[in-house]
Amino acid sequence: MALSIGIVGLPNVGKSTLFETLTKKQVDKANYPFCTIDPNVGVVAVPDERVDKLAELTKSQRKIYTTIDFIDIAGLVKGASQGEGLGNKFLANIRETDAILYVLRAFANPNIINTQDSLDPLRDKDILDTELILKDLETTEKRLHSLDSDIKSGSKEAIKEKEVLLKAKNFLEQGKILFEQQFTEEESKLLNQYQFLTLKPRLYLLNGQDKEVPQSIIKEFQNHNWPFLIVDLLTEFEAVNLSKEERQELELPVETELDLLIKKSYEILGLITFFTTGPDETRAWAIKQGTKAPQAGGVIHSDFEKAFIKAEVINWQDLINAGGKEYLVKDGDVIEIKHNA
Ligand SMILES: Nc1nc2c(ncn2[C@@H]2O[C@H](COP(=O)(O)OP(=O)(O)OP(=O)(O)O)[C@@H](O)[C@H]2O)c(=O)[nH]1
Ligand SMILES: [Mg+2]
Repeated sequence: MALSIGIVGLPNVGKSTLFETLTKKQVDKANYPFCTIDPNVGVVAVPDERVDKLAELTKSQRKIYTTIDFIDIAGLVKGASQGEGLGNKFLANIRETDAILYVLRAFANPNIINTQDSLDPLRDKDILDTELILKDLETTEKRLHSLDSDIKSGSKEAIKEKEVLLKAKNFLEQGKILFEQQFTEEESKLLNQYQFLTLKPRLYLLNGQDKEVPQSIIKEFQNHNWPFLIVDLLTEFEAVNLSKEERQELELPVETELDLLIKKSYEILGLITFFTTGPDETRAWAIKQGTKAPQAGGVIHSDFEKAFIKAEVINWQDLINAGGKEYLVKDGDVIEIKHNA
């Protein structure tokens, strides 16, 4: 169940630079038989030290991480919703993704052409938002129109749907992002059918050095609870093949910012991880938060869900502690000893 994130931004802000850096860290595609081989899709492993520790404990031959698909989308320009630039194709590409990553230019370098006449990540965010909002408005209008005949014939569902669509339309007309509005569970269910562009979870990347991002902008993101990262993409691009030691020598943060970006992306997709581990492999599996054990089993193999009896569960930390031979057995513990006798 690989979920995807679309990289969205104005032209020349560093989207492809990010994409290329991510895909240089690309996982071995052979391990993922169903992944699309598309030049614009990069399958990226989600770094997870728990996999490493479990693999060490059970002496696994293979380690398999969860993955996210990152999709490089052509630059958006004002008027895209009306078909400007690559317009509709561009918006169709975003529609297919599960979440959106905005890349906003924060680097000053005058040698790189800026399609806007000044450096202003908030204004750029507004331009992107506006195009997505306009497209969503079009979607609501089309659907409202086609609901008319069902409503005339008295369909209760159609009436409900119309109410929700009008609520959404009202927000959009005020220039609001649907993702940031309150909907009941029932309303969300109805809205989710339409793949609204502004209903997708989002993450913001300010492309530049920390010192290039004014405090006022950081405050604005914090005040709105917009999840953001400041990453100097060009530096990360140039440093992609460096070892930890080399990074230290150059006084770069040892943990690459991109690992953080990948982890954050995973979070906004609403994913959590469970593990299977043994001598063959240690593997991380992605599930949506709120998944029950049989369905989690079904991620591994559909038979596990159909023929589910029970799951024996231990938290990874407890397993590591137990494996560390330091574990004090507690009253009532159920113990399965892993051994290689
Ligand atoms: N100084 C500086 N230049 C950057 C940075 N990120 C990207 N660039 C440069 O900006 C130019 C455009 O970068 P791309 O990654 O191709 O931009 P893009 O957003 O994919 O552009 P389109 O696909 O045309 O929409 C390239 O020459 C990059 O080297 C950065 O962090 N700092
Ligand atoms: Mg590009």
